[in-house]
Amino acid sequence: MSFTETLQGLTGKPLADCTNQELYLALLELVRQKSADRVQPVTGRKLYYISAEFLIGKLLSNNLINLGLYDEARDALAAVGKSLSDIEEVEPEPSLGNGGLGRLAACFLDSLATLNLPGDGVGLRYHFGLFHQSFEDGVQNEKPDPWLTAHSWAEKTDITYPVELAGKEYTARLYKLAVTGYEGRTNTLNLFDLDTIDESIVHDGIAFDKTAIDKNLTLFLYPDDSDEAGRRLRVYQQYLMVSAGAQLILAECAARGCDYHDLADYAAIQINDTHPSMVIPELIRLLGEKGIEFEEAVKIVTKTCAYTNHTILAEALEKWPRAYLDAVVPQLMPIIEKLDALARTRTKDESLAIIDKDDRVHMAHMDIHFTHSTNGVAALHTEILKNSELHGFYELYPEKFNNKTNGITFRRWLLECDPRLTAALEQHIGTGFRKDAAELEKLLAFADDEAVLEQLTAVKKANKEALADWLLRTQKVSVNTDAVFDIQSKRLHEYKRQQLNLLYLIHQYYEIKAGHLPAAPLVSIFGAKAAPAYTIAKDIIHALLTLSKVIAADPEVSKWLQVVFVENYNVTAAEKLIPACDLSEQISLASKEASGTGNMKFMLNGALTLGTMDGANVEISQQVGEENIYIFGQTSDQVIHRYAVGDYDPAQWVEGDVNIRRAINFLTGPEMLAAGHAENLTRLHNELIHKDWFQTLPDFNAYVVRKGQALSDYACDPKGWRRKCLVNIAKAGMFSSDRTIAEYDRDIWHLGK
Ligand code: 9GP
Repeated sequence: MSFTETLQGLTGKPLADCTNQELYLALLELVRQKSADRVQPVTGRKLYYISAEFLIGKLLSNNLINLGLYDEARDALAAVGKSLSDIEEVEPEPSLGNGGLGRLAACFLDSLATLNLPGDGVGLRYHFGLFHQSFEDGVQNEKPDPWLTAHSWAEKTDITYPVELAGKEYTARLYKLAVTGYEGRTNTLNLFDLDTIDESIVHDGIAFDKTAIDKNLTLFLYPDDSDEAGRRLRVYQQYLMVSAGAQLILAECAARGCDYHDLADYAAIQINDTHPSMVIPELIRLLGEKGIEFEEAVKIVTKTCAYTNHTILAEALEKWPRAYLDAVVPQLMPIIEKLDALARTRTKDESLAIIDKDDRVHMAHMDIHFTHSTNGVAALHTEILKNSELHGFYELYPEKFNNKTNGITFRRWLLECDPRLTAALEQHIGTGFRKDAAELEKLLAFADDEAVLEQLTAVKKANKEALADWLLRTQKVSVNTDAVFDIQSKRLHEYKRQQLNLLYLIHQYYEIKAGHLPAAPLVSIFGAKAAPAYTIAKDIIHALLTLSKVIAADPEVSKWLQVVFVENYNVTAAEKLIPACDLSEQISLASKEASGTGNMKFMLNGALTLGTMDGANVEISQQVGEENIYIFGQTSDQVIHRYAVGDYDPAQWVEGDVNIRRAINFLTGPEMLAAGHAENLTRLHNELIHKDWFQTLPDFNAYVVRKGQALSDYACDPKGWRRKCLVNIAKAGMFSSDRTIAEYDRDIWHLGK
């Protein structure tokens, strides 16, 4: 049967007569059938990757690619005048993640299936994901972001587990979402939910009654935690995820013959950051119910579980007040107390305790004591964990610490998002890189081939035009595709330093007004959501939106400079932005970005990095060589030293540097105040002058100089620029998540064995 006939069998009428919605549903059903054919029996150890976030993005194209159906689908539809990309627009994006952490989890699932490894995800089926962002009057607005429709990828099962929260029993229902691998097996993303959730309780944006647990529990990822009810709700969510997850794991292993004493031969559990940490005491509790004594249960769980740390920021290393756990999960507290006591027999160091003297429960500490592996996500990050942040633990358990530098799946972040570049690469180096990313290095043979460099330039130009069309259509913004597309897209956080980019843009505004024209016009594009309760992050968004208006209204400046803030940045938007980028902004304060994965995506798509020596930028720089990347700023050692000395005073930098002073004072100057809100702008101004916790000002001048260099290289040496881009693409192989997953399997999981 031809592809068209198969599809028509599912639509029940000629394809030409179908709406895009009907075609989408038929393709969804086809993917479902084909992926079911690739489910394989599990032997030996199977991975359970537990994570609060799975930022899977739209799934149709990705699944068609992985199942080898993409070209047939595209051609069959084109033959009846339909376009696959229009059909994709029908698909709602599941925004079940916040940023890199969740997207990494999604890339890992793809690689596990591609490498034919048995590995499933375990998480929550949030009804609204994070939130939908819009800008009104220059301010971020949050609304629910629904993705669940009658025909969702996540299929309802009749598998349920009881979960006790604050002494009341709830019923967690399992939904299963097929995860296809590229020419590989099909695994599962297991998502839990309650049948009683009531979406109608959401009002005034994303507000809802935080105490109505049966109605609200899985409404949103990361509910606002600025009050106690919100923080408790996060504990409720985490326990729902780990309790239902642990019951699923035990049930699946038992069905394969596990007698629980040998759990570690059947399951490997990866704890993704601290949100799932309660799986440790929960498994011990459940094993206790099966008749296994505490001491043995601790050994089993330690052997089964491993922990990944994704940040050194204190705010993300969760420490729950004991009172919350007493109230929400009283059944776990006696176990956590015993774990704390056991940990204290191993070390006298109070700072390594699980329950501290203020009665806070340190989730990461429980993870490190009672799992067999703790890994960081880039070489620098792991060294910082070992040498400073978790040094005491490293001394206690040196054998547990290891590094697994992050990676991205090339199926989504090259084949799917950049078909033009993919075609160009395949013309020269074949298709081997689809499964063996190291083969991208073959491209180096063409580094001085002018025709190939010109082809890459043409690809980039076409991608920039496609982005320009999309921006015009969706944001009503028109951009100059001859300009340098400079993109900073990632979560909005002060450590990522969108504010440094903001100060640069103000500086450029003044320079252009003074007649000091840049080497090339610049379109500076941002995409970022700010956590709803993160005031300064929202002020930074406001300042950028206001600056964008000020510049657009000034014909002298707008010829050279444009600021675009993309609304509702998500995976779909990232897939449009990344292939069109010339200059990738990775400007976090050195030591603070654990790894970054956007940096890898931009590099793979032929953008050059302007970045600090932070996270995986360090390894990118090692791969491409310093002549093919724009590095600037303090090193992590310098930053850590500055924090240790504790004498950083931003006011001195403001006083001592006329450019810094000019840029900062512009925030509250007449142009900005006329276009924006004094309250937000003044608060940001004061924050930068009096606090600047993420040391923006010491890096300002180095950033200006390095960015100027990049613009001048782009304008004055186009061939040299494109050669650098080629080297970046060729050297991106190391950042494939296939490599990362193979390393996790080799060192930690030993799956299928
Ligand atoms: O901030 C890190 C980011 O650097 C890293 O790439 C990502 C995946 O490992 O995790 C992020 N961490 C979080 O989102 C919260 O810990």
